[in-house]
Amino acid sequence: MNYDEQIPNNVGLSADRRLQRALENWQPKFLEWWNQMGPFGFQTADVYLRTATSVDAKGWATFNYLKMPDYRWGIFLAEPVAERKIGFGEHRGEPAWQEVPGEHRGVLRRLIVTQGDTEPASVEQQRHLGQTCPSLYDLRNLFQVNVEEGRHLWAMVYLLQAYFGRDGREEAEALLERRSGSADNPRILGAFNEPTPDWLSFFMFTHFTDRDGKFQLASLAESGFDPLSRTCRFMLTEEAHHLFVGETGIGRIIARSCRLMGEHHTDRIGEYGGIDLAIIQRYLNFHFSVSLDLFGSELSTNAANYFSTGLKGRFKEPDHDDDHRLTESTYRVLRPHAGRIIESEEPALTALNESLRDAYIADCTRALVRWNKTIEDSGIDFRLTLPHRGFRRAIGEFKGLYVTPEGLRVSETEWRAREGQWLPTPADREFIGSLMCPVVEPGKFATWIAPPPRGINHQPVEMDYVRHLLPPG
Ligand code: BYC
Repeated sequence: MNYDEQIPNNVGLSADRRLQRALENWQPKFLEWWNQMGPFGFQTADVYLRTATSVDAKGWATFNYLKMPDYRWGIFLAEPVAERKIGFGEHRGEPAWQEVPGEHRGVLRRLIVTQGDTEPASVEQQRHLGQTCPSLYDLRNLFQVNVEEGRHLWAMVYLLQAYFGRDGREEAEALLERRSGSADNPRILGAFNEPTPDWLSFFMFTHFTDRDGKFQLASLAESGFDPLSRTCRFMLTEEAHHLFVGETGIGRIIARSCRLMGEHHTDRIGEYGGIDLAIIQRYLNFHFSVSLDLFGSELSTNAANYFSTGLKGRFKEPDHDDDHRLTESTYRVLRPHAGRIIESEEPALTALNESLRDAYIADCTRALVRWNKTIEDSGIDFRLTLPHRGFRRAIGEFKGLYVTPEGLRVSETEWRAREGQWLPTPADREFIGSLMCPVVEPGKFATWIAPPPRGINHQPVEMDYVRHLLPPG
């Protein structure tokens, strides 16, 4: 087997017999998983996909029609930084590790497994969406996201197999065995066990949940373990497209809704095939709160340890104007206290999950401003908002409390009575489900979403981005 041809890589695979053997064993299981759990009904279609064949500007985005099972899931690390030093924690200033530091082996493996687990999980969650695509352009974007999440799984499996011996190989197998939403063997993190039943959920997921990926990957890209840092840096280049799909997808739905509202002089546009802004807000509330949980508890000794030991840094660590050790500093955290929500000064080290969450919320706010600009420009008196960080949380300080989207603590009875105003109702889900009819004619779009301003890779919007579809059923 010509490894470099089959598995494009820049990790010297053809010269590494041990890694070859491990991957030879794992690859057929991956393909079996892909065929079983990957996009349903489209494995023989030709899809206009971007494939990474090398890390340089020329090779990382090669576009071609191919069948998804033939996608070349490669292994890429960003180019090494010469004499890279650890940038934070107790080992700050020491040379970055090229091998796993023995005393942190278990924790590092756990971090890599947690990251790796999200990648196949999202493919599983999105498995049936192709059947109801709003256009060929969107169908292609879904599949691009799916194959790249598959590649991100390969990226983590490479680290497990190359650096963690037998335990790593066992973990690599377990990544193919857990299943999103399974009662017996679920995925590790909460959001990755939620269903993604429709395209509004898909765009919300790629906007809010993939954005957690951006912040977590960026923090792991600061890692003192250099192979992890380089792997995550390359993954981030692909992640940008996933976020684009989410943000512009929601933006296009909003644009369409505004247009229908203007044409029909009503904010109830369901009968015209559009999605009410109020429903979009409820979906947003759901996905934002689920994604906030992915940052872990506000106060976490795990997070403090990851940082002190040099395994996981902060978002854009070098930009922080402090000692990068944080042993003396504090950070303001919102916490529930005596029936209210107060600001509390906490050790910065234990508050690291919260500071990452703050950076994430600021990024979400930026996108929200853009969406609201569309609404404002349409002359519509409605603004989307992000709910309070304490709203509907299942992890951390706010778990088990009843907080309104405005940030008020209320009784469970009051919260439950108003839940239907804040979160998607069964009727909302049924209505959104009823809109999900496939549109597969090139250049045509479903009634509830505006076309994008331009196509993929300078191609026209009306290109046949997915060819040779099987007839429905
Ligand atoms: N659900 O000390 P704590 C992406 C667990 S997304 C369930 O607060 P810590 C992508 C936690 O594991 C990015 N359990 O947590 C997006 C711990 O359990 P153990 C994924 C949760 O460790 C879209 C316990 O609660 N990458 O790439 O500070 C498509 C105590 O928690 C949850 C990463 O997450 C939850 N939400 O932080 C495709 C990066 N939250 O250990 C891909 C790697 C916490 O006591 N992971 N728990 O059994 C991490 O850095 C950390 O594991 C976390 C948690 C930030 C997730």
